[in-house]
Amino acid sequence: LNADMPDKNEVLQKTPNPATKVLIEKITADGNETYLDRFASQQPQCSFGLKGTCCRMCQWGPCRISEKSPRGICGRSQDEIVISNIIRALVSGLAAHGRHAHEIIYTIKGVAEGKINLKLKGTDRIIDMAEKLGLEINNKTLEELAGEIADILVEDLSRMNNQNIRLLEVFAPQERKDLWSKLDILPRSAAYEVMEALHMTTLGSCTDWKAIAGQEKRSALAYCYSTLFGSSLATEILFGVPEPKETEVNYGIMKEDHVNILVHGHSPVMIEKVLEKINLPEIQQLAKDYGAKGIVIGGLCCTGTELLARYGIPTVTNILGQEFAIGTGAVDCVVVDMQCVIPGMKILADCYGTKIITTCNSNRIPGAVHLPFDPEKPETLDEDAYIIAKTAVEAYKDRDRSKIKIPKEITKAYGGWSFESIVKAFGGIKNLAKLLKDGTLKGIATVVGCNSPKVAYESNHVTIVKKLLEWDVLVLTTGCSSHALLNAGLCSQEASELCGNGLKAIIEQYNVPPVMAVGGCVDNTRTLRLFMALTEEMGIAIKDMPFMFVGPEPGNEKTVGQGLSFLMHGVSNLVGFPAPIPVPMPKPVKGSTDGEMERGSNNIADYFGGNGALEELGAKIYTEPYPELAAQTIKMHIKRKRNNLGWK
Ligand code: MSK
Repeated sequence: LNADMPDKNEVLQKTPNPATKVLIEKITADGNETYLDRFASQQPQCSFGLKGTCCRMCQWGPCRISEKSPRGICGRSQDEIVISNIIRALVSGLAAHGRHAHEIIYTIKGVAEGKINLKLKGTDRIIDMAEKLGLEINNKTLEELAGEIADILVEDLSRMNNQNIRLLEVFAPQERKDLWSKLDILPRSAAYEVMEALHMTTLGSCTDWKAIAGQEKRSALAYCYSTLFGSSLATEILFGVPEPKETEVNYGIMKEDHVNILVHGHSPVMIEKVLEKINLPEIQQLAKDYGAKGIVIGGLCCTGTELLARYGIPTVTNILGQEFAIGTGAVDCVVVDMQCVIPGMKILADCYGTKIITTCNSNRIPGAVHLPFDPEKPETLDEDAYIIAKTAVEAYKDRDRSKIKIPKEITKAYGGWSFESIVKAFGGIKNLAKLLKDGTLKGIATVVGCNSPKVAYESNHVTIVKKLLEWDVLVLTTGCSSHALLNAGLCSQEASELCGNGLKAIIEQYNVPPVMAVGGCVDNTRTLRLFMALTEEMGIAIKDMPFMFVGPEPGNEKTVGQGLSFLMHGVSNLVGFPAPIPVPMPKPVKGSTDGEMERGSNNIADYFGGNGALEELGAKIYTEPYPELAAQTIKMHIKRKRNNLGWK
């Protein structure tokens, strides 16, 4: 694996966005480093770490599993160590989304109680959720209803007794609820399952890899229903359900003669207030007083996709592009909230004189201006947001004008797709089901997740999706993948020329792009809801439908839960390269003299990538690092599902 790792030259050749190439060359010429240089200096990476066979769950080790030493000091086997490492990554991701959900839900509570100066914009979602949760609606204000919903969402995050997550009860298909109940993997809450997963994997606890795999599945369901559904629906209650809108994206949206402010992270609460302050005439005038012609706001990572979805604010780039954005030398300030803010960004920000403002106590950065938002201490929210807006604009006067180079690329995009707006755009769920069944659309893939330094930046995302479009597979996307696809022009009707005849006809008739950007990482729930609605409409289980989850460039611990959330529902995964699981290598057949080989195996790989998960859940994980082959695998999977259904 190490020998295949891309170096900077390979990234320059293969990365799909011309703007990226310009910036990598510029930053290198400026004598500064990015993740590409640090990745090179980390090679070769530890083979035990890559395979997940290093155990650091106590202080006797670290222990490394090999043929020579097949057990750790305590006696743990490879299977126990590998599955424990994976579940620990999963619950770290669960904790991150849980903290995100916590901030949004407590903001709703604060607004409902009149303590936070924001308005609840998601009237439709409040009523919808109140009805789904069986709340008494009559004679209550929207604020009262929102407060009651928030209390239920908090309970779903924190419940300790043996009762089910309410959102799971409300949204999950009955077929799955019956299955999860039979498998005894129904979760209690995010907090309980994180606690139990860490408990089961600490020194001297569970040594049955199958029981830990069971907790993995339980935690994945808690991840899906308490933190993803919790965050996504709560954000819709707070800021409204997005509607599709046209916008422009890519590095070229920044302007040399404007104040350029980038917003970064995942939870869009503080930035909502900051935007309000930036729009004040006095802040706009301040920018002009410093000689700027105006103020540009650009989005990074999932705060970026949230703002694109709701306000059409242009996005710039994703987790591994954040350093490239700073390298333009044109960014005056980055306002960050939580998660996916890499330390390298601040290092580079210091090189280019970019001011960093942090707004979440979980995401402190030394040397940054820190003005945190805490929904339970909201007294200074307006004041702090004003200071942030003013500080960001003032940074323009200190910009080093000798180091600016903004790539010219600006790309059209049509984003802001919610579950409801997708259904509406296709003329109702019945009609979308018909298009799927008659073969106009061959399948639906959700292509999501981070970037990885282990592939040429963004190349897996874009290569795979271009192939899928050619084969009439509709793509839904979130998070960092969506930045790659937005910048590649695939989230626009103009990408029609890359599509097969079926998708082309759909773009023309329904005025939708072939790749629909459905929001931030937590909004994968919108895709899951679409899958569930289609299967309900057609009376077919999700596991039998031509759907697939695709994570071409997995990176963050949060992506483990994304893939497993879909797997638990019966949607197979295609991931871009192996998770930290030893790849079962073929072995010589014992006693054979003519070089005969037999299939290698290990329990964890066999379960998730083989018959174990397939028999139990109706889905499995495929791993394919080469994007053309990955696309073929997805095509074959979709074809197989269609054949089984008797669809052409
Ligand atoms: S931002 S979790 S790197 S998708 Fe949501 Fe991107 Fe992955 Fe963060």
